[in-house]
Amino acid sequence: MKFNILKTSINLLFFAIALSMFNSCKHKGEENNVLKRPNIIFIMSDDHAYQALSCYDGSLNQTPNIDRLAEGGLIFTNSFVCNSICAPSRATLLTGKFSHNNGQFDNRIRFDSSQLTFPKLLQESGYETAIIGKWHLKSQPTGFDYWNVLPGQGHYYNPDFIRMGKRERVEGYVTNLITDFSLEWLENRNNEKPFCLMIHNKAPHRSWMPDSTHFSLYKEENFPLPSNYFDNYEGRTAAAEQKMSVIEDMDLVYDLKMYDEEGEIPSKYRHWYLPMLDRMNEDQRKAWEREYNEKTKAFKNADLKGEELAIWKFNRYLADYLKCIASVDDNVGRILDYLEQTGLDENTIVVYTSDQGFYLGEHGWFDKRFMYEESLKMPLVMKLPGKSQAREINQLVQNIDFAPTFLDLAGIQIPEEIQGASLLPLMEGRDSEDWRESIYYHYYEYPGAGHSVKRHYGIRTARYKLIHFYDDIDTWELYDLEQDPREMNNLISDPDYFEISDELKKNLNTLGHECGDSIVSYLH
Ligand code: SGN
Ligand code: CA
Repeated sequence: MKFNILKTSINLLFFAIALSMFNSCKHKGEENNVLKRPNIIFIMSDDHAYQALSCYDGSLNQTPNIDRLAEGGLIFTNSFVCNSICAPSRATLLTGKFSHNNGQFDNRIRFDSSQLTFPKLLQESGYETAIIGKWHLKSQPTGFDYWNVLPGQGHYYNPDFIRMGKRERVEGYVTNLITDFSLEWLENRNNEKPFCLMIHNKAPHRSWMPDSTHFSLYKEENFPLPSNYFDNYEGRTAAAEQKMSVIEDMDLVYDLKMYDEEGEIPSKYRHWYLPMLDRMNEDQRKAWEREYNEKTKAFKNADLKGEELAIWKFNRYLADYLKCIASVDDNVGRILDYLEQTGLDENTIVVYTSDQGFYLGEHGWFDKRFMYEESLKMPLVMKLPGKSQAREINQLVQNIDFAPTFLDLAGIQIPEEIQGASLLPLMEGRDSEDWRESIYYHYYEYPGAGHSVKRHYGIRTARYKLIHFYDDIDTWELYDLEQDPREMNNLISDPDYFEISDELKKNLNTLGHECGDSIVSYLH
């Protein structure tokens, strides 16, 4: 991974002083707290891979606006999700707990919104709170003074929103609308209170429908193909049995937009495609058809097969995925411009992340779920209030840490039941010797849901990863990330690594017990 924008000469001291100055204010008394506690803007996209952020890796695309956050703040290189799937990630964000403790094991469950969440505590302590965009937790949002969310996964074009319980269809492109509503809320909020605004994009979730303003971006045959795109999954049974292969499972019509009226292009999900277009107004549909009809004609004429078709699919997939991200980036820019113009940037922390990572052709895949690096890692960048220099944070952090961090920033005592740790010491560049040395992971959405990723749990340290796949399978995998960052070589049967795997198994068991995951002792 490259960190293009990071300088090596870093002024740690400057950070420590700046942050401790604003933190010192929050301990002086209630009145001061309310005035001085920072505003929080938390921007989370859906399925945004760190590989598609130029502050992490500029080989695929440029994200100049999200990079502004990293340039003026912090970039986390080891930020991980506890369960790489949407609703569980969102429940963990709100509660600061692992899935087995907040009950949100998978996307199918309805979130128990009577639970303790950080927005509720912020609200109680005088913050004005709002959430705008994707919600995906089925139950009504609680703990928010204002909410305006997409039902379910939401639509890219002319989406419905549920605003404070009232559903209405709004004309426009979803990423722009979420930002329009966010700016509107910022304009009209209660100026007397600090605020926490959560802006949750739908993009770049499947089926990757770009806004027409970005149609002309990217040459579609030029993306660097991951070296393991044609992975044979040797030694990795669960990986061999998934259904998230770009080559096998990505639909030519629904995913890749090669719709032909004659119906000659093979597609399982053709019937899902037209309803997405039916939402468009005349202009949107004309622009869409102009763009994709040409491509479809060219695709049919080329009559690609085998490896050529596989590579074409990869490029087609990435082009639309990255165009959706271009909209996200533009809209992050709108928020940052607004904060600068109004002076709010002086007392606002802006966080950018994704609900999980995503595969952009690595192992031949799209989607997430697995504990392998691309879907385990969440991008995480933060701009601190005021001006500061860029800094990289390499400690292992997880999405259980968001809730305690925001409470800590607001000067609220972190309840015992929260399982994560405040990131504030890392953010301030303070001594963090006793920071966690491993993270715990558990994925449950099997059987039943698409993509067929087996249940598994595991441990990751700075160097190693141990995974146990279970349920209708019982296999272990061990990776030495230093030697094999792409996780192609399962070392579980390698005698040179027996000692390491034994130790990791013990630590995994301890971690599972400590965080209260009873299934772990049952399975060992
Ligand atoms: C949808 C997608 C899947 C995706 C899940 C979960 N299919 O079902 O590809 O894995 O969402 O995604 S789609 O055809 O409906 O797009 S998540 O990010 O919400 O967890
Ligand atoms: Ca997601």
